[in-house]
Amino acid sequence: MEKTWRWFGKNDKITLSMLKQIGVEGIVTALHDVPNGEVWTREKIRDLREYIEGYGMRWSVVESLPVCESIKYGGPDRDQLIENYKESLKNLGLEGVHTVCYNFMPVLDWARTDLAHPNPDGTSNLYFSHAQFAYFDCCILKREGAEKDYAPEVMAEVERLKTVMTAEDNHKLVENIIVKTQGFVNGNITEDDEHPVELFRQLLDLYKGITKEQLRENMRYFLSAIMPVCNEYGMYMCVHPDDPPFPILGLPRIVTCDEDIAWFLNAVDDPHNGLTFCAGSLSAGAHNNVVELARKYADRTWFVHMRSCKVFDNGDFTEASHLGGRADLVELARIFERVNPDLPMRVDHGPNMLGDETRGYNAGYTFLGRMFAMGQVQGILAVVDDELKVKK
Ligand code: DNO
Repeated sequence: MEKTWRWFGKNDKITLSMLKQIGVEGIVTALHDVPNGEVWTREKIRDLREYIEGYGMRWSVVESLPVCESIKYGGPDRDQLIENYKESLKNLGLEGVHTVCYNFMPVLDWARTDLAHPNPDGTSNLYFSHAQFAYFDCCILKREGAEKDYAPEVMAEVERLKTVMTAEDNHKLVENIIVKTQGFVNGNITEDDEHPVELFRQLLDLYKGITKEQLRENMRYFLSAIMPVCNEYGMYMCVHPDDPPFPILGLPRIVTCDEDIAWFLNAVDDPHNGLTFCAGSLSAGAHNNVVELARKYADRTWFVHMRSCKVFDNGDFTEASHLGGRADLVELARIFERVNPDLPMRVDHGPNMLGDETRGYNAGYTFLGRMFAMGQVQGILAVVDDELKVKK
C-alpha cells in the first residue's frame, strides 16, 4: 500500500519535510480554508498539489470534500450544493487528484468522550464511554426523550455521574464531544463558537423526522447525481464508515456494518462509488468482523485507515495499539496488499506519547504517536510484501 499521512495544510505544525523523513509517500489533505459547500477552484487545488509535490510526495487522497448537512437531510438548496460538489470533483480530476474520502454522518463527524484517557504505560488515548455520552445527551444537551435510547445500566451510571460531575467536567465533555473532534475536520462547530450546545441543538433539529430509510435515499440521490462527473473525470469516491458505528443522539446512521456497506455499494453500483476501509471505526462495533469485511469489500475499497479499537464488555471502546485490538491490521495488510499494492493507506489516530499532549495537535492526530504507529505499520507491510513477493 502507499504510505500516506493526514496533513492539515500549510499551517500544520507537522511539516512536509518532517513527513518526508519518516517514509511518507503520499499526502491526505483538504482545502481546509474553503468553507463547506463552496467550489474548490483549480487554482487553489493546483497551488496545494504543487506545494506537496515540491517535497517529493503526491496529493494522494482528499479527506474530506465535506458533504453539507443540507445534502444529507435533503434541504431546499441541496441541488445547488450538489452542483458545487460536482464542480469541485471536476476540478480535482483535472488537477490529477482522483480519490475523495467523505462521510454521510448527520451533524457529528466522529465522536469520543475522552481525548486523553490514560493507559497504564503512561501514554493516553481517545476513548468512548456510553455513560458519559448518555450524560451529555440527557443532562447537558437535554434532548427530548433521550433517556429511552440508553440501557438501564447506562442510565444508572448517568445518575451517579449527576452527583459527581462539576461544571468544569461538563465543559470539558462538551468540548470533547462537539468541539475538539469537529472543527479541524471541517465540522459545523469550531473553537470560536461561543454557544456550541445551542448551535448543536439547532443542527440536530434539522434532522427531525429523518429516518434511516430517508437518509439512505438522500445518499443514493447524492451518489447518483455525482456519478456521471466521477466517470468522466476518473474520480473515486470513498465513504468513511460512521464513527462510532451505531446510532447516536437519535440520529440515523447508515454506514455501520456489512448490511449497510452492501446497501450503498449496490444502491449505486459503479466502481467510482467505493469505501474508505476505516478499520478503526469498523472495529469499534462488536458486531463487525473486520477481517471478513475487508475480504468482502477490498475490491471496492479505494483508501484504507489503519487503526484498531478495543471494545469492552459494556460496549465502551478505546483506540488500541496498531499491533493489537480487534482489527487485526496484519491480516488486513495481507488482504489489501494482495488486491492492490498501490492502495493509499494512512495510519489513523495515534496515542499521546512522549510530550505529544503539550503540543496542541488536533485530537487523535499527534506526531510521535502516529509516527510510532506508522513505523509499526511499515514493519507489517515489509513482512507482508516479503510473504507475498510484492516488489516495490
Ligand atoms: C476522524 C476522521 C474523520 C474522517 C471524516 C471523513 O479522525 O476519521 O473525521 O476524516 O469522517 O469525512
